[in-house]
Amino acid sequence: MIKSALQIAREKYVPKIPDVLKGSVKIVEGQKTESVADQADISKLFPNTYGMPVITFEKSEEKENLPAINVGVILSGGQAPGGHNVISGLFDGLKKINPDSKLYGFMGGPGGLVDNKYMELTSDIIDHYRNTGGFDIIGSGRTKLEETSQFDKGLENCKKLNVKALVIIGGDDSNTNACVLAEYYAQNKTGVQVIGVPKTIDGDLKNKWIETSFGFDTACKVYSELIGNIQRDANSAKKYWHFIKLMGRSASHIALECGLQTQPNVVIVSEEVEKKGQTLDDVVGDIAQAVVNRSANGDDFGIVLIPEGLVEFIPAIKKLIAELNDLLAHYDADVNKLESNKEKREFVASKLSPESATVFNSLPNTFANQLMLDRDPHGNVQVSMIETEKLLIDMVKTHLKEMKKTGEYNGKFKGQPHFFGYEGRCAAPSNFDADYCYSLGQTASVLIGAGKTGYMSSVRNLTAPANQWIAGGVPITMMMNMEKRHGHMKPVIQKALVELDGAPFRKLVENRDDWAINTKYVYPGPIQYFGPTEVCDAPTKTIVLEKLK
Ligand code: FBP
Repeated sequence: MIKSALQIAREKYVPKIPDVLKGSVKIVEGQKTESVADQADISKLFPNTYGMPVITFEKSEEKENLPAINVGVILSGGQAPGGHNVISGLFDGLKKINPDSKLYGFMGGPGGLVDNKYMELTSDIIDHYRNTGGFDIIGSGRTKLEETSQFDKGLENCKKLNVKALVIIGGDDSNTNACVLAEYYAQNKTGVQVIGVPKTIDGDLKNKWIETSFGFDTACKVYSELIGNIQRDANSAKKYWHFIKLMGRSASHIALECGLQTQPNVVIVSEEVEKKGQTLDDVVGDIAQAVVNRSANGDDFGIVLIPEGLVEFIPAIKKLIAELNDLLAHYDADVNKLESNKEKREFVASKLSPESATVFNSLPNTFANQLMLDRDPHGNVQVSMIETEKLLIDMVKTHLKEMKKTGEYNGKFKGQPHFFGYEGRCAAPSNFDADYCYSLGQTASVLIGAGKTGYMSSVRNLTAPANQWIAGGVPITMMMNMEKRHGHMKPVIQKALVELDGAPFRKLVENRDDWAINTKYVYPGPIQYFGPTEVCDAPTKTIVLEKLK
């Protein structure tokens, strides 16, 4: 492995952890818990793992003397900075339990468990990946674990390796699967525990007990650096409007956090668009108005941040997508038989409701074709493939042409599209993510040592210095509700969307009129790994504002 100088220096970084994880740990159990909604359904579906108490750790004077245990780890879904540190924290934690414990990595995501593709993770391997970005130590994948045949195969493979616990590092969908697996293994008295770890740059796996998912901090800092650079370019050349789409499949947390870090002219928040019932034309009209206002001040340049999932929050398009999801699942073979996109569009339009067919037929060809692309294994539209940034530039241009005719606008508009997603997902984790992830991994090892299953590793109090962080476990069933997926009601972890009465969004609202017209750009610069703590260890603005409320 060829290593950069930074990587060599970062290997030596010792993550900061909560004091409680530094010695022997005692498990403290709280009250019985309930799911966030649909308690009757969820308790019936998870008779063995429902209602378990929240766990917090306390220091113990007793020396731990636990038997060696073999554990399997899986990285699931999209990459997020810090995954390697979860694994190294887990590894070190298991060795602390007993030096003869072993860690196996199932390769290429959950599919590795089913297909028995694994490698033993030893210290000489782990040491090369400490504090590095990426999931390449064992790879990731999006195979959905939901069939009992997959669970049984996974169990067979665990038995072969004498694996007694699985750690699934994933987002809301993967942790939902982890919970179903935990319940199945508990119900069948297999003796295999399952622990989840909250991962996703999208930041939408959070609640009272999970203050943030890992990777959000680093990804937002990388995107904010890039946005800041573009802002400086825009403010130097003064000739382009940059339309920057930011990852975050559904929730707009990334766009909001980057907006707060960089203070661009326009930040679209999908959740607000939905609440206001805006159409695509309304969104375009708002952006065009910002262009017109700045132009009147002589500023024919600006920055617009667009959340990746925007189109799914525009009510008419949301309805269209929901119909397309069902329709494409049902007529999969018929659609794939058709050769041209034109034929596919006509076929699909003929099966839609009249309202959705009207919306579908009014969309530009490229955009409509992108909406028909394959869904991911969880049934989600692959929004990273939909070029909303280009669509909006075209529509704003057309809108401005009309405004020129009426004399409302007399400026120059040149749009530059950007999409930031993959640039941030494998960045070297910030100190925050390096510390948080390592602590999450160690926490998972303690939960395993305590014989727990169906829990998510939880590290809280994250705006305090790391030694004061609170570690423990939260029953995954507690985060669940029932939602319609592929036409059926399913138990799933409730996604945390941007709260419109929450402090981060309110902060944007307080400032956005000023930022829209005036040039108040902030240039955050690159993540710093060495230096003063206020520069290197600061958490996101989102988490700081949320904790203040
Ligand atoms: P997870 O929810 O699995 O963490 O993935 C999030 C994400 O990065 C989204 O922001 C993005 O829409 C999606 O993954 C892209 O997926 P892929 O890597 O399959 O292109």
